[in-house]
Amino acid sequence: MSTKNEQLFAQARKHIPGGVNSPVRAFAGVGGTPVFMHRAKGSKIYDTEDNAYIDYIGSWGPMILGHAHPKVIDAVKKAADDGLSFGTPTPFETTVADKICEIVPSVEMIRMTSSGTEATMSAIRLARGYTGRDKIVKFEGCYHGHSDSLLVKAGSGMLDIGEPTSKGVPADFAKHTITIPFNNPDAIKECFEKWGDEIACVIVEPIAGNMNMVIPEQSFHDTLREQCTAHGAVLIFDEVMTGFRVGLGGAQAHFGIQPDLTCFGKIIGAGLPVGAFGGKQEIMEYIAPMGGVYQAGTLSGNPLAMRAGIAMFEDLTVDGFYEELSAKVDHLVDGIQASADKHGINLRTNKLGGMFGMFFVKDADTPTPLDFDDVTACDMDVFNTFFHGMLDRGIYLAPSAYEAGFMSIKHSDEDLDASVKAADEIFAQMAKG
Ligand code: KE4
Repeated sequence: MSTKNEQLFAQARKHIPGGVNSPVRAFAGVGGTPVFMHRAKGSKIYDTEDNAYIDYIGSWGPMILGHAHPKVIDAVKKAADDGLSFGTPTPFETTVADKICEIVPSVEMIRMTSSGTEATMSAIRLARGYTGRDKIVKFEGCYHGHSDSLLVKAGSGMLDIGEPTSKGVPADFAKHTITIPFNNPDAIKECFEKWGDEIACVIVEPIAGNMNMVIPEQSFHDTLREQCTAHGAVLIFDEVMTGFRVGLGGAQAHFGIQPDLTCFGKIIGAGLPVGAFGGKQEIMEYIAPMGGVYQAGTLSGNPLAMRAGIAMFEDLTVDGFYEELSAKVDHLVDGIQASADKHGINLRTNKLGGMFGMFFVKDADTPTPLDFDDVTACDMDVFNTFFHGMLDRGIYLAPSAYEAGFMSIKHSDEDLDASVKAADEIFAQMAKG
């Protein structure tokens, strides 16, 4: 007899491609049937039979304050009472723009969008318009949303033209995107030696979160900044995931790097549809209506999203917030790592601020992954066993070995201890073989 989720999934697949509105939700990477959720509160998310799960996805990052935070919900309710969308300027957009520019020094001006994809797509068009160049550089394993220029993998001959990773992206389009290895300073130098003054921009996840969590070396970022400056290329930090997640100032504060443009999303809307791109005023002034780079959006700066973001920033900027958040990550990740070590499970972990990654490497002497090839060499079967074991025990992790984990300030010691205990049970079973 099919389960409730199987019934819901079958119904969803009738009129929604794959039964989901975003592919990762379909559990394709881990197998099994996705769990349909219908409400969430604090650290917990509840399926349609009201089974509770301790949630480490948090809508892929936005729910840093926990689900349904009273202050955010109240702000959204008040905003809704005042009307849902005006298509006019509102003071709320200005407040959010002012707040982000105050917190992130490299951002002098910022434009709101309705998704991270729009933010990165717009930033790339802006870099091309500002430099008059066509080529862009991205990194293997980094994801920046689904705009055509960015659905491109390294073509044959790493440094030559890119090849589409998706049907529907014209080869003529993909050829302008160069994809090189992440966390590899030499690859950056070689790329600029070959294409230097043809490169409009380099876009990078400054800490990768779409090949699980991979933290690059400082030299990677130093080389990137130096080469972009030397060749007049725009350095774009895609902080859609890391912005206000790994720390209040994001990954750029952690590495002490000033990008020329930064893309945001997820957290700044507190769970409502928001993205943004911003940076040097000299570049941002190329954006319409000031300059010739067109960019627009009916719901950009939506009042509900802006007023949710304003409420959310009030809590994020309280002294000690990120120390408390990262202490929760330490509690969870250090506990799971200790359990893996105890049972002889080859687990490697990364963590910074409210974000973490877990990798099941194949050998005891294999180090923590440093790039996409290292991640693809991990044992995905062990990950899938771990994922389902945790799900069966009421712990909801990302349904893919290529995704990171996200903590909220509402995760309690009880949640964290229960999560470590669940992992320990699974590792004990794995160790028995
Ligand atoms: P959205 O268009 O999904 O709002 O943002 C795209 C995006 C851009 N840049 C980075 C660094 C991102 O991580 C994302 C989206 N992240 C995925 C999680 N891996 C969203 C989840 C999904 O696609 O359903």
